[in-house]
Amino acid sequence: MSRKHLLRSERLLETVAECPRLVIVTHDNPDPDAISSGWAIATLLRERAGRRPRFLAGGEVLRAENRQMMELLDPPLELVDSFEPSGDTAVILVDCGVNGSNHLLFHSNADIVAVIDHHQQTGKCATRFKDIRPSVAACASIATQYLREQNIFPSTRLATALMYGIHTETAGFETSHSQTDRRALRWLTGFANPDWLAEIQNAPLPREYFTDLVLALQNTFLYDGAAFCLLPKVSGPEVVGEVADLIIRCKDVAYALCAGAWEADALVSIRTKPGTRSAARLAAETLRGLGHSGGHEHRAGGKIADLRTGQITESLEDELRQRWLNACNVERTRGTRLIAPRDIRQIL
Ligand SMILES: [Mn+2]
Repeated sequence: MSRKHLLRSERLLETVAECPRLVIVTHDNPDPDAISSGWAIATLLRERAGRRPRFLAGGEVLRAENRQMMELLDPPLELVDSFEPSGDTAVILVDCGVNGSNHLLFHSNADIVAVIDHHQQTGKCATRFKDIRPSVAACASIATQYLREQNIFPSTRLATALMYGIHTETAGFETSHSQTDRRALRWLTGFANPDWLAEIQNAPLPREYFTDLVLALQNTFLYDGAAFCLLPKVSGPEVVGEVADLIIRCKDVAYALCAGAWEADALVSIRTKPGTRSAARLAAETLRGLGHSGGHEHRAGGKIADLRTGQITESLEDELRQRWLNACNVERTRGTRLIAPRDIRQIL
């Protein structure tokens, strides 16, 4: 039988069969999709090839829900500061691409033998095995398909993680469920624990979270359909994205930008409603020459590194606001508050 007719999971197993040492790497600050996909691939390699690869990522897991997932489901993920693979180590990249700067192997000449991903790829990818499907909403759905192909029944913990991975990846209108995603969800339902899923989604939040939220809502201004929110300080870097997620749900908002100072950087998150504009493009236009940006159709982010004063000065705030309004084609320069202080005072 020609190699072409093998199932994807069989081709992956065949590709890595001769590699003396294997490591799975996913993107930095791994999200539920990254964590669950890498875990599923590790399970596949253990069950069908007797391998026990390490599963690594850089950065941290920050969102309360995702930390709850780590605690409750205990995935075999190791968070490390850096990783120098030895000469005989072959790497499987999951939920990120070879040319991405968001993983431990950026700028390394590691031997990447396989890539399993669903992001649009930038540049060439010449690995021996690649399964890159941007039309699939979650990498977890691709990894689930491998388990199904190999008749590996996932543990309750792994199945719950995969379901949560798919769930988070399709939140916020970013992508819609493809056939592969729907099939994966149906199959996983038979193994996952819905109570655990609920426990993850309702993770306890620290009080600082609510302080950040109140400040954010008070500092949000609307300029027609464009919302602008600036947070002089946040209790954690994840807050900026969470606030943007919340503001974009407002009926009157088509585009939302939230910026916040974290350590010496200004973090920026941008969201757009479906059928409007590309968040990635708005981020690029707003941050051009000021910092880096990247993202997707409806979710994007960026960073202005090393603020000289350690905070977002008034002039930087003005600059950001003006660039944002220009990018959104809004002519209005005076905003209205999302919540009028007068209304609050009347109630309290
Ligand atoms: Mn993903």
